[in-house]
Amino acid sequence: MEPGIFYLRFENKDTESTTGPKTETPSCSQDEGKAQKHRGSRCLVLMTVCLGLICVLLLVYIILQYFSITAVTNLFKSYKNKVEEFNQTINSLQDNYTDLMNEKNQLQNNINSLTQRKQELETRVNNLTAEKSRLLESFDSLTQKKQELETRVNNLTAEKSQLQNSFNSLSQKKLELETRVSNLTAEKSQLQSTINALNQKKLELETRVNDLTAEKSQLQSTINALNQKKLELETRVNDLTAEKSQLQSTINALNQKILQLESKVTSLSTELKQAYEKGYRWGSGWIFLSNGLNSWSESRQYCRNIGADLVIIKSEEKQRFINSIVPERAWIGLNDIQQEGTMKWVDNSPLNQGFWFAGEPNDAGGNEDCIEHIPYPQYPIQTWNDLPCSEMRKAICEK
Ligand code: MMA
Ligand code: CA
Repeated sequence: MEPGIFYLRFENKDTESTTGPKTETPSCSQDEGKAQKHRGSRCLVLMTVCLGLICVLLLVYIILQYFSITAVTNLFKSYKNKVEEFNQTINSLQDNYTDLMNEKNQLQNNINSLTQRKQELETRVNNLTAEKSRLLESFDSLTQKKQELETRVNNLTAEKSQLQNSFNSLSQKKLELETRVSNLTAEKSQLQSTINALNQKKLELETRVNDLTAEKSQLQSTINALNQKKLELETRVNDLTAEKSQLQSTINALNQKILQLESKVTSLSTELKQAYEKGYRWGSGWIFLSNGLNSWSESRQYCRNIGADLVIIKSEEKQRFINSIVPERAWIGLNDIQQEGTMKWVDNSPLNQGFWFAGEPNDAGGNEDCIEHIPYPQYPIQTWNDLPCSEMRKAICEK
């Protein structure tokens, strides 16, 4: 017995099977049957036999096939179980595949970041390489410097030994100086006291300087004012010098005038002497009449020039005496020049008692301000008349 060929195909969880036998059959044609009529029945018998044989074979085959199918069914069941196991395995593998893909993505990301990091590190390495070159150069120069410094250290070590010696001597010196400092400290205290006193003195002097500075400013102002005054005085001196020249000229002229006046005084003295000779005693004084004719003012000046003035009459006794000694018209010391109608004597005293002629004073023509004596034999007391001051009369002087 030979089993058929089985085909199995698996797609995911689906399962499909196909079975079928393969046999070979002998070929037979009707055209041959017609052509061989003589052998037809023989062939038919043969064919029946063959057909029966085939049926037998087919029956055998079906039986065999039944067992085979049973076996195949069992096998199929076992295969199906196997397939389910495979499917489970596939599912688990599928899950593993997903996990692995995720892990792969993570690894890919890690690779990318590592690549980035690698580039940065390469850049860093390049920079460090360049820095290393620089550091090597620096190292060389520092090595050179180090050698120089070693030499310097050696020199400094020697110098240090010398300095140590100096330090020792300086320590000795320091002790001496400390002693000296103690002494100087005491001296400094005394000096500090002196300085404090001097500072106090300095403050006083500064105050004094400030006062003197203020005084100096005032003096400077005074000097400026005095300079200004000096300039003014110099101008004034110049003016006065010029004025002095003019005054000198005036003095010369006045000296000339003095000479003339002295001459006049001499003549007036002569006149006074003559007046005295013909004057009259009145109490302790003199009353006399001038020779020449003058206005009231000129007549008064005549009297003053000889140390007298126009006569003042304040009593009837004196009025009668005047009338007895002056037989002609003459000025007396009375007028109302300052205010019309208000008579005043030459000593500025007011008129209290007048000895007026009848109808006088009449201020005839509105221009009669000076008073004259007019003697009338029949009127020995009332002799006064007001008259224009410019009229020419003798003067009755009293000294
Ligand atoms: C008259 C009389 C006076 C006047 C004189 C002026 C002589 O007297 O009128 O009052 O003053 O004239 O000469
Ligand atoms: Ca008159």
